[in-house]
Amino acid sequence: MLDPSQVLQHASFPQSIKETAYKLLKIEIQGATNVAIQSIKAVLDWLKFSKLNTVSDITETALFYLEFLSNVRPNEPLAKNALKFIKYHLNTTSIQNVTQFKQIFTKLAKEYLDLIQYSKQQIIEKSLKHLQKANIIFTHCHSSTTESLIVNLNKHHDIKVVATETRPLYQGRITAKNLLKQGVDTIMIVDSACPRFITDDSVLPVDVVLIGADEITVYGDAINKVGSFGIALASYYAGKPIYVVTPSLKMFYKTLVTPPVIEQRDAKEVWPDAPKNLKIINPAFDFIPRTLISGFLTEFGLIKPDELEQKVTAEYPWIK
Ligand code: RUB
Repeated sequence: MLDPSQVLQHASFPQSIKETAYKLLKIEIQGATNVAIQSIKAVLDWLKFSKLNTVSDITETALFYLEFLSNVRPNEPLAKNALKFIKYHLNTTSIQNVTQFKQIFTKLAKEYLDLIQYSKQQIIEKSLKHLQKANIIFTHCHSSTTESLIVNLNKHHDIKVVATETRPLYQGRITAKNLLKQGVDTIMIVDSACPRFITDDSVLPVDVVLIGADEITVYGDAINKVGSFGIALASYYAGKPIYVVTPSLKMFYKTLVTPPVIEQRDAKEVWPDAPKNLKIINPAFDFIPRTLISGFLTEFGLIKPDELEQKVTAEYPWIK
């Protein structure tokens, strides 16, 4: 993992790229969707004023910066897939000069940004029917996709949402504040109360668990904020549905069965002035195996884990 201060000091990097990398590392830009959008925008900001004067130089550099930003956090394929999308379409286009490259790259980047927004809209439209009987909803961390779905569900019928704190950086507070602002009845619990809350109906009988995703695998597994695995185990134990609310654009396409590498974060996030010699392990995400997932609420509707690869690669051939 890069150190944020090193990124800022990297002399050869343009300001928009450095600043974005720094904000990604500090989680000032948070959540897979925002990570992808801001990474793409930073490259577009640089491209607009770039003085590189050959097609090969500007192509190589634009792709390098996008690749760099999409790898600042390892589990962010929504950003990595922007690179795949742009490369796939650039390969079939003949580019004569730098001005034309700038136009085509910008057009492709904007098409991908539109695809993200369109997917979010489709997720809302296609998911509401699966949640008609859901009154008490449990969610974790801050997923902008899940939050939009919840806000829209609240317009159709009264719901209550149980949101978690999400240690160590408390992104659950973003969810709670946003939901309250949108008039959603919201209750907060600490992370360690999750399993009890999901399995024991005596306080609030949770109907459904909705979580976001940073990454989804071709096998139908998900990677999401640390704590999600325990939440999924509790849902499975309680026989309650757990849906991963995500655009299929977050699929990281690889067919080799290797365990995904999970982002490890700074120990100081857990305990800034911890005793010297205390070892702290601070994984950002959890791997949630497909066997625990009831389904993915995507832009193509509800998809079961074992249908995911076929559906997504048919719709997005460039994702491979
Ligand atoms: C955020 C997180 C979110 C997903 C999906 O983790 O795990 O559930 O990124 O978010 P972090 P979205 O705060 O470490 O980025 O639906 O907005 O893409």
